[in-house]
Amino acid sequence: MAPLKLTNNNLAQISASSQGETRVPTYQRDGAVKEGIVHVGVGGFHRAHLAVYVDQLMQNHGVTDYAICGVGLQPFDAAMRDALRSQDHLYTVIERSAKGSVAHVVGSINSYLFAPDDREAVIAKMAHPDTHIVSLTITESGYYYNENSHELQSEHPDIQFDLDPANEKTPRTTFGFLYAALARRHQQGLNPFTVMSCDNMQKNGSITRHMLESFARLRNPEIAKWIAEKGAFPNAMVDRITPQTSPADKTALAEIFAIEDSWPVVTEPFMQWVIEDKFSDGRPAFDKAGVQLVKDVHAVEEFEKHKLRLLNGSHSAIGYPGQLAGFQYVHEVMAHPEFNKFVWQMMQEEVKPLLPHIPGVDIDEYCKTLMERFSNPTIMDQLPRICLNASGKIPQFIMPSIAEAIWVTGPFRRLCFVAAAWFRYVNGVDDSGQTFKVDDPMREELQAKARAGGTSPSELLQIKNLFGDDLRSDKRFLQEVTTAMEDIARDGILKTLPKYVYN
Ligand code: CS2
Repeated sequence: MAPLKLTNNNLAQISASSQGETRVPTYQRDGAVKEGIVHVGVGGFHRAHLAVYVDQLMQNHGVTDYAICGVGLQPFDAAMRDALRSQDHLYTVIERSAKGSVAHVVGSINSYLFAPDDREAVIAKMAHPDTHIVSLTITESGYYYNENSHELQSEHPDIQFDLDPANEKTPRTTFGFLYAALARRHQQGLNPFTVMSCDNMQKNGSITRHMLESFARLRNPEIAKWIAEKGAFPNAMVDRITPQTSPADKTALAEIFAIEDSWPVVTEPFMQWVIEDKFSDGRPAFDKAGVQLVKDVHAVEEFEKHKLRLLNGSHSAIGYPGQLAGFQYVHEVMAHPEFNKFVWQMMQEEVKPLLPHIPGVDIDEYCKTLMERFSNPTIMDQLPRICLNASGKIPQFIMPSIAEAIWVTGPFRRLCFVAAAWFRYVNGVDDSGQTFKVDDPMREELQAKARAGGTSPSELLQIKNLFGDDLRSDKRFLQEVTTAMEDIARDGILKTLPKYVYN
């Protein structure tokens, strides 16, 4: 049968006529609910994660005051605005595993504001008394965080623009919007909303707090003091593998589920969210939807560390060497026996010994689950997605394990191989001589250093924003990386890999 366009009016018919397993929202939306969450950065991950948890609260637990108003700040967000507006802000989450696919229409995003259309509307929305939480998935670069000094990049032209009081009604950065809205709430005698970072960074909440307070101090110390005293910035570990949507995903949705959706999301069945239970203006009962609310900030940090070092670190181990070897998807790399062993042995022998024990978490089970998730052939997770913006990832996912292994003289050969593979990757040429796109804000600098260094890491390691002195000055590390870079340059990834695995 012909697919039905995803709209409020078609929901009942979509549910009745779909061939596959389809769930649709039956809760009230639009004017019947309050938008308690304003979310900045509506991409695939937000739509597969926070919006799904909120959808469950609305569908199964009668929550009506925490629907989401999505916000886009970047010019490219116009595409999301148009997609969502054309279908009453509904979209489909397609969960895929070996057991099959489930299509789940999500209705928790109730409206969408595109800041370049009307910046004042975004500030007013955040300042509205119904808003209790402003959540963020703005990627590392959205935080204007200097990795080296751990301070706000206050000299950045965007931050400078937003710090000018003349621009308070037309900010460009997330901090400009948050500040302007919080200043209004302060004036109106409201609580500050909770700023809830859902970005995949260690100490995401603490960094958000530090950046916003620094910004506010430069604008108005009184507001900064109020935010410091009354604000809440929970730290969180977020997890759900969410590939980029492909045209084939849209076609499959139309053919199997008879749904015409201009921008569905494909994801895995697994999802996890561990968040510090610290909110300044109330929160919904997130725990009813399976969120792990944790009182102790250290516990959250430990979950974050496990996830970033094991899941994202392994993704790096799959991504850079995998792309050099000519693979396209994560599951293809995992199906290669030597790569499969490499990932497992790196987790078990090099990363696991550095991680804290978390009560109630069986780390070996966690690693096994990761191997299964990475091997899921149905989600078609793209290596270029994993390799995107590596300069914001490797320093978080791989280098801290190396630095700690140096400290305790632990094993780190495989981690060094991954670093070496990235150093080779930045040149944008794979082992068979094919060129590929290196998508990284630091691409030019990385490529210049890689060219100057050849098969030595010394030039790249001079980039102070990315690498600490502990790495630059460690002979054992330099030796391992140099050997790996020479081997990869001479023999390619697949011939070098066996040196790093045992049977
Ligand atoms: C990936 C993550 O982009 C990446 O580097 O490792 O997007 C990963 O899929 C998510 O963190 C999973 O929660």
